[in-house]
Amino acid sequence: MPLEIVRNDITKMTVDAIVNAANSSLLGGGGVDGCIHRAAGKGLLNECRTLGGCETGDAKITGAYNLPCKYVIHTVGPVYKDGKHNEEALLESCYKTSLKLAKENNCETVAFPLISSGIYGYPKDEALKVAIDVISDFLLHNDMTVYIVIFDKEAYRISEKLFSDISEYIDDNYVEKHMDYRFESRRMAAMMFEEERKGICRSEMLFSEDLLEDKLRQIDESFSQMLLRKIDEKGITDAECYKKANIDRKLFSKIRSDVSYKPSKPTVIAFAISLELSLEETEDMLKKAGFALSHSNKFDIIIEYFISKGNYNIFEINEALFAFDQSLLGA
Ligand code: AR6
Repeated sequence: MPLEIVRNDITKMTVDAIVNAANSSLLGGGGVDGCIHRAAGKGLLNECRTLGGCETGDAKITGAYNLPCKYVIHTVGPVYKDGKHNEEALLESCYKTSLKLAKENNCETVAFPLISSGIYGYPKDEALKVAIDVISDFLLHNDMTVYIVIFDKEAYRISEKLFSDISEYIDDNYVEKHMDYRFESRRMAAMMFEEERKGICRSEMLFSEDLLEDKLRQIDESFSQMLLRKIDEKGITDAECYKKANIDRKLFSKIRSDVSYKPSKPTVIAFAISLELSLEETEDMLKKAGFALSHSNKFDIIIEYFISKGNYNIFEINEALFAFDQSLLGA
């Protein structure tokens, strides 16, 4: 998964580089900075002493000493005052310069804490949005696996409005309290069948022979054939599709070359999101892989919430899934 949100202590991450939310002296401090220096040992401080500090928004790289990663990238986030002191641009710059340094040092996996969101006071939901926006933009043009590491889940918040909208949607839909939309589509299908039986001619039922042949061919299609057909129909490139799906390029190649590839449910949904499929089309694609959406689990209801709102931003969906303790989309 190119961008993943995980709950962990960043010093335990076995990645190529971890990012430190440092201060401009680079000589250690509290929060994640303190944890990293303690876990890395004295060698890290000695190397940091040679760096001559670091400007806010900039980043510097060192070795990792006793940590399980290869490098530590030290970046200095802005102290949050009121949001009107260039805080956002400076925070964006932290992510951009850190990612640039990681790339220059051939890192394939990088883990970030939520920079500035602790002692420096940046509101956590806004700090998370900046992180996701900059990292997802970077991943459109670069192959890397980036983790956003959340330490204290209790303090993790998506925006209040989104959280309460989704909670309300879950309350309204959980365990078939209301009519299931699949029940509704079955009812519609039965109605149309009845009309057809009575000889009522509906224009959308007048399939030409070609169209009928197409439909019959699609019945035998595998998941990967269906996916490739949909990519063609949408007129997007493979890369646009797997990047918007938060799917790793190598995995996509595997799916492309293996006609009988069996994807997991989050992978299917990730593609449905990247192809901006309707709920009904999403159901069709899930069915191809042997899955379905249900109103008896939160994951499905959250997916349904985003699709019905026409919000196909996979990273926002993952933020919400993470907030509700669900598995994330992508692979
Ligand atoms: N792993 C992952 N995340 C962590 C960890 C950890 N071990 N520990 C804390 N966090 P902060 P800042 C989270 O205060 O706001 C230092 O003194 C924490 O929950 O570490 O950029 C520096 O020297 C929060 O969400 O960094 C600077 O003076 C996030 O990491 C100043 O603090 C960042 O919190 C920098 O403040």
